[in-house]
Amino acid sequence: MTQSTHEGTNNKQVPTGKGGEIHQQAGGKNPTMTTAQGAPVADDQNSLKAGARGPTLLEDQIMREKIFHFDHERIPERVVHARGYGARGYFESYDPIPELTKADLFQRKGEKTPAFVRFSTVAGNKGSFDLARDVRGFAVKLYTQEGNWDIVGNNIPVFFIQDAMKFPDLVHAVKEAPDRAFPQAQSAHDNFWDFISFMPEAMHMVMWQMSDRTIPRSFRFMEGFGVHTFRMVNTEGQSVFVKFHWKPKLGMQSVVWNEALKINGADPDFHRRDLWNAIESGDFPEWELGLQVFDEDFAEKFEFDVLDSTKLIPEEQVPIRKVGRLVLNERVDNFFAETEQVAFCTQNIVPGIDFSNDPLLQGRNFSYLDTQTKRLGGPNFTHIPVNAPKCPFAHFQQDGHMAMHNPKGRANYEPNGWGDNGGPRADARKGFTSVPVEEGGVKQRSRSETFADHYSQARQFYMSQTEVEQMHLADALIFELSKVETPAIRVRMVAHLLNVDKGLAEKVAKGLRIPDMPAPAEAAMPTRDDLPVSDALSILKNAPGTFAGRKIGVLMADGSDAAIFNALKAAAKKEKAMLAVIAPEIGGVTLSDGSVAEVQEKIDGGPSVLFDAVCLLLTAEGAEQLRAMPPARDFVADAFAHMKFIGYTKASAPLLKKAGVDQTDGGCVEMNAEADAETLIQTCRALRFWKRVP
Ligand code: HDD
Repeated sequence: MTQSTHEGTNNKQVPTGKGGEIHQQAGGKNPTMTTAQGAPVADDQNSLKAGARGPTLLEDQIMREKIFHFDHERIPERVVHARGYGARGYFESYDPIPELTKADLFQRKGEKTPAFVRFSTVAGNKGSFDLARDVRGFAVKLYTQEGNWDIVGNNIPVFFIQDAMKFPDLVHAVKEAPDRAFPQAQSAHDNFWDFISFMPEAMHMVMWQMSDRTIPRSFRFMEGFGVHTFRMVNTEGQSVFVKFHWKPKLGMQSVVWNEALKINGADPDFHRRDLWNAIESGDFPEWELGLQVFDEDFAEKFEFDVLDSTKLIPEEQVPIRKVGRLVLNERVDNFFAETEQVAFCTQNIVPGIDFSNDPLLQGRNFSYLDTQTKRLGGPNFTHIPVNAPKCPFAHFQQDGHMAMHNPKGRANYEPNGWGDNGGPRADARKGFTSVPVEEGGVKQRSRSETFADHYSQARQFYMSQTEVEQMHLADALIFELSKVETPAIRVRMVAHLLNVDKGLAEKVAKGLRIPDMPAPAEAAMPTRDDLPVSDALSILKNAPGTFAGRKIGVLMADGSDAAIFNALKAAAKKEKAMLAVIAPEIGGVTLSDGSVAEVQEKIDGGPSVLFDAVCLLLTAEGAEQLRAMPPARDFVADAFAHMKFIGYTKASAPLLKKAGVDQTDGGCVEMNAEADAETLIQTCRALRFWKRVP
């Protein structure tokens, strides 16, 4: 029998052969280096040779072991979501819901359940850049007292396809083409749009994908969704349907596309660095868990099929009930041990939670277990600390590659007659039972007719956006389709857009210079025009009204005003925002009072795209010095073009002018005195000055 309590998520302990005892890895600051077998090493720099200039000897067991292990360091990267970043934390229940579910983590107010979260992009390889226009994975592992529950979600509540059978095609189409192995980490290419142009069911997701949701400012500022309809069941056996939502405490925020392109060059690790730094500085990212709960009656009446993952239920129709919060408060000790080896599986549910018949979910339940076996090398990946439950577990699974928990005693089967020594027994009362739904039907390969409306919610999403957001969406489509080399694909996409919104289709057609408008794509059902606007679908309509968690970049040079700088630091701190100094040199700037301010970025490495707002705190000499530097001009020009709030001293005018900002506007705050620091930070609460949009 394998029985254990979890050893913790760090990897400091390694097992030895004898009876599964655990020996500590050598501790202390500088322990004697050993081989993997524990033999002390005298020289780690020089291989064993026959004479100082002679051949290296095969006998050198220490060199061979070192190189052998290095040769085997890599494991296959995830077939999708390869680039990701994880952190530890906890879920805290603050509104127990025993009437809805018997899931243990929801029973007691204030109880904390350990969690591991991994965010990711989908299409790019492990070494790709963070600001790809892409869906973000939002995978949560909850180590409950009745087993691990994985909510393997995205930052978008719908998906491209309705049936898991199409997933390999979708992923092949979006990833780099097999012959040329490019483009990397992007959907702006022929194969992706060719595929999509034959998949009307993808149109709703395409609206989300082309919206600013796919260029989030950071993981901390995005929503998460379980996507599918799941079930919850209580101790009485009563069951309801549920959809899971993660709502970021700091509100949503995205960058603009031109900014994203530049961030990828300036800091390809922008998102992972942001998460690392936030946790490091004690500013723990937080989300609330919201539930949309509904019953069979609602499911029957709802305009769309709740089993169709290309549809959502507007929050206005089924309001969200917040039941707890997710806090990420610990960085991993080792990226590979935890973030790379964490194995999320949609099949990991616990008593009180159950699946629905969503065909996408049903297929996923096979795929994740299967892929972990390949990726992590065998069936024992649950023995890796990050994947092991933190509650007691007991079963008769044994052996296999790298088995860490091995049976003790004789019993490894059931039923057995070994009484108290017979090991674990299934328990019908406590154990997982499926909701006893009656199912039946003719075996068939088909798509339900209730899945046939492909355009109505796409339209509802588009109509629910602000004017600025609609513009971004149209621009994104034009950008992506401009990268498509085959004109017929562009035309096919415009034909679909005609079924979403005529105005959108016309804008895109104009942007692509398509001379003749095609006929609308053939639709299984006409687009509904009566779905009400849903404000919850917009980022900008749900502005957080705070600059907390954001970062202001202050451009300075020797002589910058010390009093205003100190006031700005204090105002940012009060707002729980961050501040970075950018200057011509990294070693510091001498302020007006003779004090020296630390510099975080030299101007070449700290473009304004890395900050949410900027301030030009310059004297006339400083402005003159920076005016001559192209990166300083880009710093200002980009901040203005990206609709950022800009603080500036009067003396900065020559730099502003050189950067093409002849006229300041309502998004610019003049910094004459200490009090202006507070004004600037308060102004930044609006995050962007959208009125500047050309
Ligand atoms: Fe998936 C990884 C989310 C559909 C097959 N998926 C993966 C990850 C996330 C999602 C967040 C990364 C987990 C991590 O950080 O390790 N996937 C989704 C969502 C979907 C979805 C929200 C639709 C609602 N996925 C989906 C389908 C299939 C897969 C339909 C297969 C039929 N997904 C996989 C996979 C991956 C994966 C191949 C690759 C790495 C892994 O599982 O662990 O099995």
